[in-house]
Amino acid sequence: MQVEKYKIDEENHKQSAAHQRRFENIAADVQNAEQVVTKLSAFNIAIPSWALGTGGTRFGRFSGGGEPRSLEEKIEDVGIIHALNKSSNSISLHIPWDIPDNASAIKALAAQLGLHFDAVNSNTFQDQKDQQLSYKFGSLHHVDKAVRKQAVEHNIEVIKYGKQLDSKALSVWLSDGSNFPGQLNFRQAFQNTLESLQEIYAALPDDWKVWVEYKPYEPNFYSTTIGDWGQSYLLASKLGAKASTLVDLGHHLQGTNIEQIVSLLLMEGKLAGFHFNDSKYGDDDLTVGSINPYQLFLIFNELVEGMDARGMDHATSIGWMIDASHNVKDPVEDLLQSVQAIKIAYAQALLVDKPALQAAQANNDVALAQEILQTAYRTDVRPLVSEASLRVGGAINPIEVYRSLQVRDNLIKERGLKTVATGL
Ligand code: LRH
Ligand code: MN
Repeated sequence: MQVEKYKIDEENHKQSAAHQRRFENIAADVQNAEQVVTKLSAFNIAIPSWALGTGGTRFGRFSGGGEPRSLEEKIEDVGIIHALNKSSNSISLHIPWDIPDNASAIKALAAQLGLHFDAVNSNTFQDQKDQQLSYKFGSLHHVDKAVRKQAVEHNIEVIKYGKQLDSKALSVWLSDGSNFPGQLNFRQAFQNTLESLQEIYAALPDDWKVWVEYKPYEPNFYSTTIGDWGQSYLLASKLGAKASTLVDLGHHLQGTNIEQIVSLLLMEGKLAGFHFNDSKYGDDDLTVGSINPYQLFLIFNELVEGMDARGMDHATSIGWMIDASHNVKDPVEDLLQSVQAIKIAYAQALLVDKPALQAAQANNDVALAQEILQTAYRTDVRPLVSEASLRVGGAINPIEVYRSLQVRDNLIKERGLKTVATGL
């Protein structure tokens, strides 16, 4: 199923007068409105292939129907999202969940929908049915060299698939860790992981990157070998210039100051990118900006400040990606909401009066510094996000158009209510 451009234009037409009024209002207030709209139009967020079906927990999974049954249908769904918001022009695949049978056909389908392939993800946190050795006690950190070798070969195979799809990055998340004190020699586990990653690093094409994702717990509940930004940064620094640290917002213990971590990784040139989501408790993988939108704004405030300090291009210099799973929402709507929340936080961060903030910081004028930040945060930038979408052929209000065009009902007619587990 595809969403035709003329249908989006029809819906935009119904909303254009109201939108024009709202846009002119904020453009009158915001002196850099045009620059903000231009940056927003260029800003795309990658969609994870594993978030197009209904997620679930160990307690149950409640599918909504019409979900993708193949890699082709996953790409079609990202095509629907991108047609509506013109801000999701790439898909991130997970191997072996998304092994392309015919890479050139898959690339052609994606290109036809204006899509390309972002980072490819390896998976040594599950045992595949035809696998020789188990990852029960880990993969790259495993005490048994043969298991580490198997995991290294898997990552090199993932790079092979990525090259066929013109991807430029390998994203590595390891569930490796321990459940009980005494189970693991932490130093040996770290050394094994480093040596294994060095073999993978050596197999990277010259223009590729490797992104090292950290996570404090789950599925291991005493230690995780790459458990926090320090451990990931240490590995990425020892590996070399092609390696950097991936920040999944849900992979932080309660009370962690994520925006401070982001500012330091950026300062060091070791920030790979993001897995955006939101959470109240653990790795809840909820809709971006649904629980703590102020934290998301503060993260983008550090990103804009840090990227401008290094002269980095906002849209292309690091990996922007969502990593969420949907237990009760329509997956496509959830992803449309997440992209919207990210673009709103980015727009608010672009409104921060940086010179005034720096002056307030220089004078330790704490209250004024907060006023400057919250003035930007409390600005309703949605008309800027809508204008940016409209100017590049998207919908003024993507979710409203998704509903008024009854996309899910059509997908259910096409694919049926029954769904196939496609990932987590
Ligand atoms: C681990 C994680 C990782 C993915 C997986 C789907 O929690 O965030 O990024 O491989 O989710
Ligand atoms: Mn993640």
